[in-house]
Amino acid sequence: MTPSSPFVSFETGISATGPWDQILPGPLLQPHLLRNPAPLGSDAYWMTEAWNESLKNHGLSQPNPLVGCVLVDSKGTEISRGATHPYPGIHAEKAAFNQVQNPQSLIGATAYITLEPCSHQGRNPPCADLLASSGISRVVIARTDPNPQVNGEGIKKLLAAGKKLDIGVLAREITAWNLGFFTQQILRRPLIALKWAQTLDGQLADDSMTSQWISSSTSRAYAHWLRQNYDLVLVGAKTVATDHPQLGVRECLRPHQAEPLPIILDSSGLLFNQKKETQALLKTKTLKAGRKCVLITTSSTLKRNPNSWLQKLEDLVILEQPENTPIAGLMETLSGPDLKKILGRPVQSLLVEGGSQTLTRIISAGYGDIFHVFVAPTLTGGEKNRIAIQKLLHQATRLKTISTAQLESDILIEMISEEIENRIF
Ligand code: AOF
Ligand code: ZN
Repeated sequence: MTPSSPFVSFETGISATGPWDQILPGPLLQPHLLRNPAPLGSDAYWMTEAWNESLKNHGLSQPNPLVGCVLVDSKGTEISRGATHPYPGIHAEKAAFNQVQNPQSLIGATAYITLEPCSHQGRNPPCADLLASSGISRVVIARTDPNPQVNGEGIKKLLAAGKKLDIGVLAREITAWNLGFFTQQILRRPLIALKWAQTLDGQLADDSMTSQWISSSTSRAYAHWLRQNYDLVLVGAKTVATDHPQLGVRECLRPHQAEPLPIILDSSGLLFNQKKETQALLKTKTLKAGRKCVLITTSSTLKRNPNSWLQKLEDLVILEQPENTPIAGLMETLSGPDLKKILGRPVQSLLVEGGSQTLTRIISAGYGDIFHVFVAPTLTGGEKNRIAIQKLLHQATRLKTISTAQLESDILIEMISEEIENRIF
């Protein structure tokens, strides 16, 4: 869509997964993270409002994209707004139209929508027909819907009905926001996101693994927000055994409405033989009752440990893979029918949270669509907990920066792969 350039950063105030003022609670929202407000009543202004509206249903619409719609009358006054309802609910346009008190107000009005209105009869009737038969005279959309059932047909319907159309307002930012949906539609596979926090000298933890928090509380709030954006969160068993992460959504701005399904990769069976105290701790944190969790391990580990404490956990699903399954096999499992069944919908996105070995294995196998990396201004030294891929400069994986931000004393850098830049944006 937008011509490719080596450094295409979003404007100030917008991260790779949404506007900072919608992500961080007041006390963490520093003035330099605020957007320059779009001129009141401009297309960018109303598109931002439509985007903000969609965020009310954050985490609830998948596998449907989360769309926002604002209807504005011919004098520039808002008529109504709506967001995609929790799956399999109504679409944003219908939600906005349901709030219209006086249909006359639609004559000469403009609809601002974060995605091309659908043209097909799915679980919902076509939104393009709803708009086409209304008094609305202009439609502004952020970008087209790559769903093969739509893919420009919604636009054609609007043009055929004589509507004025503008496409591309906040296109890159809003594309990034629904990246899992777009990746699934265009590349027919889940989006793979990687997140880590490191010291300036590239350590994800010190060599004795004692340093639990490298990043600031603002960085951690953003890390929690990220979890609400992704379907699955993957961590290695070593990280689980040392950090006992809850993998939940807590410190970002509300609403906290969804948590990713945790996936623990335990190829060597590390978790099967933990001390009683660690078991007890894990049962209150990573493996707490009431939240489904998936453990992926090998057939031989299960043979060696037929009746461990893990098999007794009601909400833990254990999946087995043959010995030495490559990362490609893991990715197949994660996008396959077992995971779809456990999640209750197709997997559109995966967030890999570490630790360094898991990240290294995944990156070394050539995976990684979007990177969220926090760099803290500390020098720890050490060599055990780094991203350690074996490449020379001429073989380097090239990424594109889409957003940077200072979060307290940390720098957040968010980058996408060339494939995502070229095929999705
Ligand atoms: C819109 N507005 O708010 C959303 C859209 O099965 P259905 O009928 O719910 O259609 C799902 C598809 O509709 C989905 O894959 C995507 O292409 C589009 N989502 N379209 O007009 C919305 N969420
Ligand atoms: Zn629709």
